[in-house]
Amino acid sequence: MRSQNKENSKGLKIKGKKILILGLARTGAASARLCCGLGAKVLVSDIKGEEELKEYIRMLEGVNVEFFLGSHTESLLEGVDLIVVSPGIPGSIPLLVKARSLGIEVISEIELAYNFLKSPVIAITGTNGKTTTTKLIKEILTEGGYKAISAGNIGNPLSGIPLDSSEYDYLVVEVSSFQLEGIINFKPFISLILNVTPDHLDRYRNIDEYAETKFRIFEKQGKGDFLILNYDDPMLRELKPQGDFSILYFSTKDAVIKGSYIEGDQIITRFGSTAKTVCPVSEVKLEGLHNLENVLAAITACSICEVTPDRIREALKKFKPPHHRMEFVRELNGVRFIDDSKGTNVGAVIKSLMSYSSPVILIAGGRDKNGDFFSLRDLVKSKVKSLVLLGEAKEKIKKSLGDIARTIDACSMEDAVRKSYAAASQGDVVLLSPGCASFDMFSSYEERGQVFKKAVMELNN
Ligand code: UMA
Repeated sequence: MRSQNKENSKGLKIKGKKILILGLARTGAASARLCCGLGAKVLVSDIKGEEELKEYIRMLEGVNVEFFLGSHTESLLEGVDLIVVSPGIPGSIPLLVKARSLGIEVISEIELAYNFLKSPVIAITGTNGKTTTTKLIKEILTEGGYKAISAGNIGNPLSGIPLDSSEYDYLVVEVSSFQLEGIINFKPFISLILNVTPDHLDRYRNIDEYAETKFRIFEKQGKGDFLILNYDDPMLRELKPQGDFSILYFSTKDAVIKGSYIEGDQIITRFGSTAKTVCPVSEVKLEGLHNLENVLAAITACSICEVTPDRIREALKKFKPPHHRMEFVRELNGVRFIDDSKGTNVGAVIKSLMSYSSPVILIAGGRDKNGDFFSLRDLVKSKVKSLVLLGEAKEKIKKSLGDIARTIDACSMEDAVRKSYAAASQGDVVLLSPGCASFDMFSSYEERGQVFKKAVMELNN
């Protein structure tokens, strides 16, 4: 194992402690490795068995951890000083409720890692657009001559970054509400909240509880730090954060006083006394209005880091959007196929639909996250020609929207793609934007997107 700096100035003590890591997937494996390297006695528990967790057990070969697999028993808590919980595990599970009643501290993995990192953190949250914005910021900073790395919810746990992270000028970290539930000291230099629309309502009581969790991103920020908010998002525009940090905005509609916006057909950034032109909007090659918001958010963050408009423009030209987020797949006989498999909540479907003026065949459904499909009615009425429905949420979506659009049942993604193409005419868009999680039929939204793309590529005339 790489030698690690075991000291931190932020207060979390790990050396010599007994630490329980809950969940053994990407996050659990990285946290266990980090805690062992820091001199802790480490226990790892997951409700899945050894066979299902092979890949992660292998990642911990040679690392001195004890595994408790198949269930989480209460006896695990004996003598435990700290629990590091994976984002996929809700705080309401009995073991965590018990742990808290015993006064055991429970933190998330980003909190664990943060305490030992040395470089400034730029943290990005929001219901949608986090990954694209994280990637954009990393690319722009790199083009600006900085050494930057992306990590976090993007798929690369923060705990996996070498502890002596001072070799990086910036750590660009995508953070989810799940990760923000367990923070204490986490204090980004710049934090961004891109948007807040209903999501994960199977974990939170209501949108307020979900939003409050997201707002924790700036809880510890202070003098010299920055918070960037989307001025076009009603909840964020109304938010009046209190603190010594500076607040900047981005907007596709209004000329904000500090931040980035559109004027005519130009992207402008105003940080300090003068406004600077970055590039024409037409140079942004990403699909959709929400991607323009992501671009403005990234420009605002990178302007704080003093990247010049010409470097930002160059980075935007080179940028390749991440997969499964409004990704263009193919055009066949005038029908365009778009993969938005990462559209796992209703808010994402709204943003995706708003991006099209042509009629849409929408493939939706999957595992419902208590989404409000009724809120799609106006958009579906004006844009959707047919709704092709998949998975567990099929009947719920039909109940919400079946009276205003033609619905077609599909039994698999391949079936959905074939039926969508059959329902489409020249000039239409076939959009996979499920508004649901993928776990009823696939292992992840990535797998769902891959299956969609493969089925699209296999269509013949
Ligand atoms: N588990 C238990 N006990 C339980 C429940 C689950 O042991 O009661 C176990 C499961 O059996 C499983 C492990 O916990 O083995 C799952 O942990 P996890 O879901 O946190 O999986 P990771 O691979 O560690 O992935 C997590 C994030 N997953 C979630 O937030 C659900 C990944 O975000 C993230 O990329 C990764 O950490 C690295 O930081 C994914 C995601 O869907 C992309 N995020 C949500 C989103 O973007 O909307 C928030």
